[in-house]
Amino acid sequence: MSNTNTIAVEQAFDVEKIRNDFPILKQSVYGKPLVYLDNAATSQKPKMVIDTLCRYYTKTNANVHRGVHFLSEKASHEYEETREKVRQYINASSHEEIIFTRGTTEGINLVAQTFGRQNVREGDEILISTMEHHSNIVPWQMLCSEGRATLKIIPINDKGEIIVEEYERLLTPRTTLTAFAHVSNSLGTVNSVKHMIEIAHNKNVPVLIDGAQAMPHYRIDVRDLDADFYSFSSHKMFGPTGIGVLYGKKSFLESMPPYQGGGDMIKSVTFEKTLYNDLPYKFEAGTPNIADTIAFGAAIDYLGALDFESIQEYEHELLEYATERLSAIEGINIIGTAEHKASVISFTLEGVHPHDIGTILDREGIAIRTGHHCAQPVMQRFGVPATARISFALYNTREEVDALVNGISRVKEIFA
Ligand code: C6P
Repeated sequence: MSNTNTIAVEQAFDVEKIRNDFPILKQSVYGKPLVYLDNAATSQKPKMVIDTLCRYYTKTNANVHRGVHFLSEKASHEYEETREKVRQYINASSHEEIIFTRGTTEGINLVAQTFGRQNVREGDEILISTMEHHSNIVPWQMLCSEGRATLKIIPINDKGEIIVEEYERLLTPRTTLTAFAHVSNSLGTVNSVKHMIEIAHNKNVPVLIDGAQAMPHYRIDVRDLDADFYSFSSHKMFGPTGIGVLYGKKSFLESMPPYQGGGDMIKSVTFEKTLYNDLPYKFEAGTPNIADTIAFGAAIDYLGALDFESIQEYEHELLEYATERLSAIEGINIIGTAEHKASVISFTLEGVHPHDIGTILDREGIAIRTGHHCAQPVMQRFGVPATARISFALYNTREEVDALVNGISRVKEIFA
């Protein structure tokens, strides 16, 4: 991108204004300004989310769907308001399709343990890809081992892209479900999910999308994608931890058995028989994470007010800038060079273990993630035990990329 374009993008998208919304970014670590480049692990929270949490516990705290008193009604109203905000935000057709979970992981486990157990028979297949996070591998392995079904794996090429012809070939009449990431957390690859969903549907195979890494960067329209299930976490979208969403098409959710039993998921209980509640409550047993759900609503408000087109341009420009600067450093090898990438760069540095890179950068005030990123099969595919990973959010800047590059020079000096 030329300098003129870069300036135009930066003017349209006021990163300093955005940074002001995130109080944590103002602090220093080891006497250095914090450079937070671990957003794929969890993003930071804007003040309006933090304030909502504080306000909830100061003014509202009560259990939901249970009390007739003022506070309980208020809490229930705000809790359900978030469901409606999420519904609108992802363009689901009904609030019944929005199931609150603890996060992406729980959403995937829910589908594996309900839809999966109900539909997978001996000899059936579940199809996932090589680039999946453990959350989208292990629940299917558990299911397959119970029902003696087989887990099939879509290969990826050397750039870290799904080989779509192989995907198509691996979808067979035995495939009960296919599940893959929208955006890879370890490679940054953005999969062509709409196209892949269409291919699966042409073969009558339902699709679950792991949307954990896509939600902070894109405006997702589940109806446009035609996803059958789409699972994501609030904490990667500038909301609190411990709350997430499983979107599911009503036709699927209605026929699935409950996930857990307990309060709120029933209409009536006798020792002889229990009648389950309607959607979405059938899948929400027990007192939910009320405060974080309501604060997640504030995060949705925050995201909803942003201009995603300029965010995407800005983040893309930052990714290109960082890729260019990192590639110029001798000894750096970037893992994951897909045509379509989101804000993740995984790399190795010759002669230095990724953990050492992370530790030295930390002393410079720079937070990155090192290790296998809960995607060990990806590490095996690329023949590395671990990588260093930087991941951007909309509040990161070119100056922070420069600080990272200086930090890596420091790592090289120490290991020279
Ligand atoms: N990845 C990372 O540093 P939970 O933990 O349920 O909110 O999200 C799990 C998950 C599922 N799928 C993908 C693609 C993910 O990236 C993650 C979380 C973090 O990459 C923590 S391991």
